[in-house]
Amino acid sequence: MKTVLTYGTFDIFHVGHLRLFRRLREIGDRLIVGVSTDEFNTVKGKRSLMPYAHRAEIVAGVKYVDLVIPESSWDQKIDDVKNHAVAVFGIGDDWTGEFDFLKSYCEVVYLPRTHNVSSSSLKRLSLALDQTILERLAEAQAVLSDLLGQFKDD
Ligand code: C2G
Repeated sequence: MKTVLTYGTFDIFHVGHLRLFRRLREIGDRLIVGVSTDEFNTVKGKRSLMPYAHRAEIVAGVKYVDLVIPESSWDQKIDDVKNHAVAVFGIGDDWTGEFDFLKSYCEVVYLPRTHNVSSSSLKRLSLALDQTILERLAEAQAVLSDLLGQFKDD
């Protein structure tokens, strides 16, 4: 049994996350995913829209994932590798080099990120769409009040 391990926040789950899981699962026979708790997100300087319970439930529902564990500290990786007999630690290449210390315990791989998608860009896109809608509503209101004004004058 070749176990692969990764960690992440996985807020607003998207194809970048899914493709990473698919490629990691192909490396071994079992994929364990450490999902960052809300408290650890604060340590990471991240605020996720979805609470930990929802993010963990979504990740657990992905067919490539065999087990979800909470990620609550930067320091748990070595214990997790040992406790779960992990053969390979994998993560996106935005982390290249950051986890080389794990090479004393398991293989470490950094996989290319999926381009043009990220949780933060999806959040920005959603805000932009809301802004566009707000602007259109304001325009519509101006047209309507103008029309109403005309009726009153008639
Ligand atoms: N990812 C990806 N392609 C994207 C976006 C993300 O391959 N377009 C990968 C990241 O490289 C990471 C994983 O998806 O391996 C999860 O990304 P995040 O949820 O942003 O997690 P991160 O903040 O990188 O947390 O201890 C490790 C940290 O918890 C990693």
